[in-house]
Amino acid sequence: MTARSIAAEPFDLDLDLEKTALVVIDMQRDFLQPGGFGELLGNDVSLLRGAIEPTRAVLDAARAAGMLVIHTREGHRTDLADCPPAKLTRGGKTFIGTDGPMGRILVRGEEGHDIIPELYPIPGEPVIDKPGKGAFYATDLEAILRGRDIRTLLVCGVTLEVCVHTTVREANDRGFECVVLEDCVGSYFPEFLRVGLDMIKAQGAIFGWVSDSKRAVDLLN
Ligand code: TIU
Repeated sequence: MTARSIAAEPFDLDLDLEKTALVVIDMQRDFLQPGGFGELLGNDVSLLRGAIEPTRAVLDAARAAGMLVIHTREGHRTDLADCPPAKLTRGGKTFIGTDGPMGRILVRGEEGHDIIPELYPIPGEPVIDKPGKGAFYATDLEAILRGRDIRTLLVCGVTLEVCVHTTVREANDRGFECVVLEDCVGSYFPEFLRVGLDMIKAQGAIFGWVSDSKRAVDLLN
């Protein structure tokens, strides 16, 4: 038992470091680099890049502390059998599964689907391949967390209002306490970033806490 407290809003959160995991959500080329799914949807992907360095600092500290680190990737089987028809036409066009400069868009095994080099997983770190926005839907994430008796999640990733929110809401309903690190998440919409963080911590931490990379590194050192 390594009882600690992380400085956070709306109030500091007590946690056990041995029962805490770092979850890095969908830091994939398809969302962060030109030519991927994010850009095809009409977004300026450079808006997400500010989250990379702070996430790297937390990742380094978590690895040094021996904390469980989990990565997720959004994407689909090569035959798209796990992609609902309604998702195929997001943006009013069919992008998922079509050819792009980094391979087939949001398809497992393609270059664009993989995690950016700056945050690449190291051996032993579970990588959760998920067909949905949430990391619990149709994955073994919950089994992995329960198997390690994890209670608290430090959360980084993109985009805040889509896959990060969905995952944190799913985690909260399963009884996990989530701390979203505000400089380690990104959005294509600056106003969504601000309001999305406010939504999490409003009403006395209605579905989570908000902290940042510096306070997470302080926790881990
Ligand atoms: N489009 C958008 O903001 N996000 C996604 O489609 N997926 C994730 O957030 N990972």
